[in-house]
Amino acid sequence: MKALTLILLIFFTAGREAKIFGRCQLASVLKSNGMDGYRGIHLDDWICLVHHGSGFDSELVTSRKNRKIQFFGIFQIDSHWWCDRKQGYSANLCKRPCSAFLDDDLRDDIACAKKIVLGRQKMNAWDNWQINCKGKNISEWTSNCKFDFYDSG
Ligand SMILES: *[C@@H]1O[C@H](CO)[C@@H](O)[C@H](O)[C@H]1NC(C)=O
Ligand SMILES: [Ca+2]
Repeated sequence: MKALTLILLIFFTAGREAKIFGRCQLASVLKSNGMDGYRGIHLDDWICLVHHGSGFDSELVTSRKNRKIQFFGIFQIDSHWWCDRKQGYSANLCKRPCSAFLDDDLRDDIACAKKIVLGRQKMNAWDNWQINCKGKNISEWTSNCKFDFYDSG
């Protein structure tokens, strides 16, 4: 019986791809992928955005306008412009299915977020950043995080 429970536990754990990242855990992933200082955007801005946008939940999908536009994953990437949700119009500028932004492999999410801030609006592309982070004192978001990689950053 115990063995069966263990096997089931392993099965369910392995099957779960999405996860809720820790604040400093995510900061470390973003930093090691070159997000800190990218286009002059500080790591605190990214963490503030993700906190208010998705609550660090890589599986989160939200929607607006009668579900015509949906927002995917940790960065809440907009299906109208950036990814294909296989339903209705998308410019699909990141050339990814939106479902790719719901797993715990953030490399493609990060590549897409970098592409988004290359635009004229930079971080203003996200309402959540404009409302909650822009011009605010956000220095506390990563100040107590310890980074294992790229510490010299
Ligand atoms: C931002 O907040 C931190 C801690 O609350 C404080 O130490 C710092 O001086 C503040 N910075 C500004 C520019 O107000
Ligand atoms: Ca992904």
